[in-house]
Amino acid sequence: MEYIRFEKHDFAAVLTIDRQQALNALNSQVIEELDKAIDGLNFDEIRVLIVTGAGEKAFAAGADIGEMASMTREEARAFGRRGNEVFRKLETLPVPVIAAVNGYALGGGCELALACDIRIASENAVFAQPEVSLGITAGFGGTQRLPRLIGPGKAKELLYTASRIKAGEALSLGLVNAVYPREELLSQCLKLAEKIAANAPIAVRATKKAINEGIGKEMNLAIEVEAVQFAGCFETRDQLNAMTAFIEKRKAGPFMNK
Ligand code: DAK
Repeated sequence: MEYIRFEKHDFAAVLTIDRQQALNALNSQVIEELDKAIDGLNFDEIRVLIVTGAGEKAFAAGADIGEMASMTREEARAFGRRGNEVFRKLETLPVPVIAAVNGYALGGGCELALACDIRIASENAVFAQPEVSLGITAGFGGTQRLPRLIGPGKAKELLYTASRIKAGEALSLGLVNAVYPREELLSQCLKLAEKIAANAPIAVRATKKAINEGIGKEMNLAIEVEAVQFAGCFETRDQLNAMTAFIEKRKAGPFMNK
């Protein structure tokens, strides 16, 4: 792959978008390579995925403006659909995904972070949905995921004004979960991944599924989504071992993903 790097750290994997000459802007090739890289992940080994950008300036400075500039409506529809398919794949991966936002997360870059489960930012991170300043709407889910995450009022303000916000404001809006100095970002994300990976993988995956599938549903139906995932954890070796350990006053784990 030309633009995606893969690294494995114990139970976590890191996918890095590396197109630094364009501040990791998402062109069609990056989107296709991201898709292939996701398809190549082995979830028997990986319990958490981290997505980040290469270099010190950008997570991803948006969809590639040079590529979009001359698109017809038909081409734009295909580009948007393809990006959305890949982002949705990321969002619905069986394991949690952490965005390590190491700089500019603009437009499609912000939307990539929004498709992840958790966003951790470096102090130099900058977020925006500047599409209306380029004569278009957000196209990789921004008008849908941003209001769901931070509420429609603030999301509309960001989407209508194209304003940039810094990491501290993103934190206060709930757009990111934590902010760290740039040099600590990846190690803090790996620490968080390790904490997640120390829990029963089947239960963590079921929790992600319950949240993702239940969140748009009416509460009576949403509770049913949880009930299915909850029941599915029983009779697994990890559930039996962990509950037996509690009863016998022992520490649970290590979990086997069985
Ligand atoms: N696309 C292409 N190239 C980009 C880029 C981008 N989004 N962002 C930066 N680059 C390139 C620059 O052109 C420059 O290339 P060279 O001139 O060196 O060849 C290189 O990266 C370094 O950038 P700068 O020289 O500009 O660096 P600065 O530090 O001065 O400025 C900046 C950094 C991030 C403030 C600035 O580069 C900037 O404003 N970039 C554009 C940010 C932006 O507006 N992003 C949002 C793009 S819109 C849809 C699907 C998707 C979308 C919408 C619709 N459907 C099909 C419906 C998504 C839209 C977007 O993401």
